[in-house]
Amino acid sequence: MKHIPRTLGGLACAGALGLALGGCGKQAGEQAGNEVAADAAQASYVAPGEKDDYYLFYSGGHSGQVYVAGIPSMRHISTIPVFAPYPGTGYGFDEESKAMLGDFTWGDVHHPALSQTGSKYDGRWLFVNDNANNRVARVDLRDFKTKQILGPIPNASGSHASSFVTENTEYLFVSTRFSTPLPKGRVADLEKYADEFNGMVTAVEVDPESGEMKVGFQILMPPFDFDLASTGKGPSSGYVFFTSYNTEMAHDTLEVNASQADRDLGAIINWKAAAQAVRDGKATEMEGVPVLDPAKVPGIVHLIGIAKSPHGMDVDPSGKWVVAGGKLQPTTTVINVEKLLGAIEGEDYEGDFRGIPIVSHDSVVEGEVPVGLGPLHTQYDGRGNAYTSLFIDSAVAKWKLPPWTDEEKADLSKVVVDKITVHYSIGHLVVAGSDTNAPYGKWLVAMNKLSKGRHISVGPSQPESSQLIDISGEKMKMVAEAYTEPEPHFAQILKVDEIKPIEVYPKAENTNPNAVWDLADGKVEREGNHVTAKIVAVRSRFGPDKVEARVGDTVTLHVTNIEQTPDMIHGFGINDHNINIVVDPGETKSVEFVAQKPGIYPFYCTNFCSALHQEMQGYLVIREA
Ligand code: CUK
Ligand code: CUA
Repeated sequence: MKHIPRTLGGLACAGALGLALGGCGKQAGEQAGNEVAADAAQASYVAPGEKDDYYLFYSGGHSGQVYVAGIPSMRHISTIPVFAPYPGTGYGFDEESKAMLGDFTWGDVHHPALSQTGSKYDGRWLFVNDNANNRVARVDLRDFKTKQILGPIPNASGSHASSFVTENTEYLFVSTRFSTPLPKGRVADLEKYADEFNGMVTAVEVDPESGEMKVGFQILMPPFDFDLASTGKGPSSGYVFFTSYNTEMAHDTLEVNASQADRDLGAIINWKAAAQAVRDGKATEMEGVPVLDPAKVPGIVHLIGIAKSPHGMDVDPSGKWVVAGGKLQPTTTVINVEKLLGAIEGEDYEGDFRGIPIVSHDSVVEGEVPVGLGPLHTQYDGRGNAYTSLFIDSAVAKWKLPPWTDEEKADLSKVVVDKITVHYSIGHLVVAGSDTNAPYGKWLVAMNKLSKGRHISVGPSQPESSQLIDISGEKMKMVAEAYTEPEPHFAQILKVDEIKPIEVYPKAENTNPNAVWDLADGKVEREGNHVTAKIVAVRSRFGPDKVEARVGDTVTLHVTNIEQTPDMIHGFGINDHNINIVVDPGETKSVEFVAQKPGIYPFYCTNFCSALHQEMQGYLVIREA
């Protein structure tokens, strides 16, 4: 990369003024470019030893994980394994995390959601969905670890529209993207899709103290392929908004058949009314879950026409505007919440779908903003601006939210104030704090889907890229580009000083009955054909460092890392056994297996911990039965 000291370059040109005009002009252009590059480099530069200002939590798509990067450096700083094993932290190898993963070793994470209190991030939890297996998970931000996986959620297929939290994290809303015959397991003719298939919206209840999730209730939905959602706040408090992309109810060649109608239908769900209806006994049980049928319980679901084949549906920080992006229409539909609630109240309908009222489009839509081609998702800076990702244009459009002047209303292209090209083909974008009522507003990250040729070549599987854009000024400024793990969808940005993660698990909190804290207490015991070892791990030994068993024995190992020093992690890997647990300071982890083959199998610490790390080893001795 070329690097010109900025002030010197400026002086050189000023001095040459009027002398070598042509040369100076060229130099000036080049120099301006260099200045932009230098500014950008400085804006994202985090010097060695310095730290970032924000966390970027981004979903890893079908890698099943969540990744953490720092902003503005965009450095990848952590992987939080959620739906797939991750040997780096031993996730999916010890008994507890194995049990959480259950039968699955992958997931498809699309939308992370930080927990909120009063429509602000409260720094407690991060929720994510698994579109592939209808699950949702909770990551604790105290230690950045996955604490619960809920699911597969009954009566659901493809939890794409999740996780979206309500303003005080009362519920996570989860909608199935795919409709199927219900109850699940029932087989119906695909030709009868429109009559036999259904979608489902699930309200997952979150315990306010522990964060423990459970399926609360469900709402039966038309088979429209409900895609994305966003929860209300302020005037839209108590509502959740969904888009759908298959109002045509096509069951094959969706590419063509689900793109016929001029408009698709979004859904507006009054979740407070729905929760009340469940309490009033208006739900019917299906697979143990109370299910509401909106055709029979009026006032819970309303539909509304929105731009063709919509994708995202995003509520602004004030809660007054809901914006739907129409993938196949170069506009976003801006819904006026006040008018919407008025129309619902006054039953200003333009029809219904099987008993679910369709709110009059023209009464509640404030306008359709011509943002550009392929609008997907919209984010907000809290200063009255919206930012929409344009997949086909491969750009971000910045535009002004209402209220609009009469002149603007007459030509809404006037409210589109800036555009910036991204490389290439952006999917999601995230503005720091956009889904709260007080966005931080400084940074926008564009997560690009097809980042063709943005990195040095590593073969046919081209690395993804994300770009950091400064949105603090009038014009958006491209600042940095970074590799992001596959495959990023949505993300959340949290200010670093809003959380204080722990550095060790305090000994006093370890209630594991199998923990041992003194080398003298480490032991191996046999009961019948069950061998149990309680092992201490401390720099730089395992105590005991010999475990004896016979072929056919069940062997249970409980390893406690008794360190209380930050970053003193010990691993425990056994040769030839596919066992690799990693124990953080103050933690106890367990693993169980059946001794299969006689032999002497070394075990060793996998995590470099001291100058004598290499010596931190022992033997598993398996004798003939
Ligand atoms: S989806 Cu990926 S670009 Cu799953 Cu949120 Cu829109
Ligand atoms: Cu303990 Cu390396």
